[in-house]
Order: sequence, then C-alpha cells, then structure tokens
Amino acid sequence: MNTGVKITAFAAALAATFGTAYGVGKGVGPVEEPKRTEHAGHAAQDPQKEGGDGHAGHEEGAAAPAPDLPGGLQVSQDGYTLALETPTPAAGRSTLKFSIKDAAGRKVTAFATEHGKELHFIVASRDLNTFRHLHPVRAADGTWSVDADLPAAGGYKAFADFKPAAKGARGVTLGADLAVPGAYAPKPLPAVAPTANVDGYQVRLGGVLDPGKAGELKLTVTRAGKPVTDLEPYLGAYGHLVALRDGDLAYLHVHPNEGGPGPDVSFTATAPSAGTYRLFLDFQHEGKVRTAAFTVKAGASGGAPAPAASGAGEAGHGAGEHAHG
Ligand SMILES: [Cu+2]
Repeated sequence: MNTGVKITAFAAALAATFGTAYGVGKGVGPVEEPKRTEHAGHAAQDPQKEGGDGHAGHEEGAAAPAPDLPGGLQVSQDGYTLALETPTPAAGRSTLKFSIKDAAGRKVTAFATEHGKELHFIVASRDLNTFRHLHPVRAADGTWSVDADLPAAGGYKAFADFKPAAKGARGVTLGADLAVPGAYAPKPLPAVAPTANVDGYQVRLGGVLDPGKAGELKLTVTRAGKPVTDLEPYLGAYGHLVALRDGDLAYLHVHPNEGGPGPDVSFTATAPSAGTYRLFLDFQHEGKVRTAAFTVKAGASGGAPAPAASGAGEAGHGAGEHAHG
C-alpha cells in the first residue's frame, strides 16, 4: 500500500467520522440512519468510491481497517476522541485541559499504564521548533490538566498517547490542533545535523531512519567531551524518543531498546515513509529531564518514488514497501 492509498483511506475515514459523529450528512445527502461510531475507524472503502459525498462507506465488507496509518493524524480513532477544552491558550505559561471521550461522548476514566503513565501528552509547534512532552493529571471525572509553556503565537498540535483500559482496546495516539493566537512567524526547520546541544550536553545521533524498515537509532550523550555513563531512568527507560514527520506531524513513538545507563541509548524506529522527520530525545541526568532535537531525512534520496517496475497487479499503486505494523 503506498502513501497515496493511505491518504485516501484516511480521508474516507475522516469523512465517515464526521458523518457519523456530527451528523453532517443529515439533510444533505441520502444518508440514512448512520451506523454507530465504532464503524468510523474502519472506513477503508474501495478507493474508487471516494470522491462522492463521503458517505459511501456504510456498507459492510469492503473494509480493511487502517491499522498502518501513523499515529497522531486523527482526532478520533477506534471510537475515542481527543477533546481539547483549551484549544486556544495564550502565549506563555497556561493550563491546558482536555479529555478523552468514548463513542458515547463520555469522558474516559480508565486507562492502562504505559511507560509509567496513563497518558502521554505531547505538544509540538507546526514548525517543529517547540516540543513539550507532558504528563497531565487526571481528575476523577476524566478531565486532564497540565501546565504548559508555549512560547509564541502559532499553530500547534497536541497528541494524546494512551491505551484505554476497556477490554480489547488498543493503544492509540490522537492528534488535535491547538493555536496560540497572535502574530505568527514560522521558523524554518533546523538543518539536518548529527549532533544536538542542550544545556551543556552534546547528543550524537547514529543510525539511519529507513522508510518502511525497522532500524536502530543510537544516541550518545556526552558532556564537556566526556561520555555520560550515569543517565537516570525516565519513565522506565534511559531515554524516550518521539519522531514527528515534517509536513503533517505524523507521530511515531519509538520504542527504547534494552541497555543503559549511557552514554548510548538505543531505539528501534520505523519511518512510515521517506521524508523529513524531527526527532526529540528526552533523557534524564542529575535529576533533570532535557530534550535533544534532531532533523533527520528518511530515504537518502529524499523521497524518490519507488520504481514503478513490475506493473500488472497493483497498477497505479506503485511499489509500496511499507512493512511496519
Ligand atoms: Cu510521556
């Protein structure tokens, strides 16, 4: 399946989600009683049908779920919705509030613990220059809140990475737009570089991010030229890595490998496509968590399409090589 197909499936899923969740279709087209929302996440219709009025997907059967979409691209998935209560916070320090709602619109209050927390909340600016990895506190009614410092006006995206405790639920990462009002001056994406400096630490990135293939990324932490060999566990590992794709902020939570306590921290990562990614490494030393950020290109050719060879069967779908899942 190539990217074009995935985007089509995504668009169809979105259309179906809006159609069912908000009743947009009612009175507009011949939409009958919409099926329940658990349908919304599985709306991978025959792509030939898209381009219609977006409700073509209510028939059974055609649907393969879209499990291989990267995380963070949808505000609703698997019946769960990220509902921001503070979608336009002021610049500077403010309290962000949100909830995760289930298909019935109720705030979810039962979550599985992953990496030591029920929910990981990431806020990144659209230009990928600002990144916050936060751990909100949940009130008994399911409202989450956390203080965040968003330094400047502009577009941001909030990600909630969690696994509902409900039986059979899988982990999801939902993404919702957030905007800090004011005059916006986007910054260019920092250049590709193998090292990043933060608070007197230098972090070197080794390894290659390969589209569609799991590969090892190794980060090495030094301070004043000396390897740091006493990194501290943070959320059960010696580092946490989040990768965001430039262009749409698709979210990859990358899994840490065994090892530690430094100077090397190793991860296994799979880029869903060629392109440019911004990697954010959180590591803890001497009681403080710091973030080192890198710009990385996946696919050395910078996104050249796969050879269209061996035509036949998958005509028009290229030679996609996505093996992640
Ligand atoms: Cu976290």
